[in-house]
Amino acid sequence: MKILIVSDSHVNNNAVIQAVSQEKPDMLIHLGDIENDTHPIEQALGTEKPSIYIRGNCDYYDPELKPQAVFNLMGHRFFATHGHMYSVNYGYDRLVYAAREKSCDVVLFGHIHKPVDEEIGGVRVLNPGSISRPRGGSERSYIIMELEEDGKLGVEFREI
Ligand SMILES: [Mn+2]
Repeated sequence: MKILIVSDSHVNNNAVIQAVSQEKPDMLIHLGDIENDTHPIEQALGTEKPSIYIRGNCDYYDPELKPQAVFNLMGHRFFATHGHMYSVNYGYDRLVYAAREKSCDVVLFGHIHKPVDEEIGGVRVLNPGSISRPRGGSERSYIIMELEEDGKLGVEFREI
């Protein structure tokens, strides 16, 4: 299963749609700060494919966005959150603690606009970076996650 994970597109739906068209994923996870209508993205992805849109600190209007999400896929338990509620600019302790409280072994977050891939206290901590406004010398990036039946989890950062 191929999952496209993006974050912090900040109005720029075209960047997300470009990644969707490039990668043709089976599922899309957007970790927030969309600031735009998600329907054109859903159309590009294919409405039959699963997608999760998380609410960021800049997303005021869309009531369909989830504050956060916990879900199971191929033997892994995921916690997806924008991250601004967990002081992620000052470290990932609170984020990892929240993930462990929810029995998750993978946490996906955005907000800092920089790619992250770390293993902390048994939790895989992942941030795709921003697909439209990178910070800290990073590029406009996203994650392609390949999940296998046996639980193998591949993570690759790509740039658009
Ligand atoms: Mn943001």
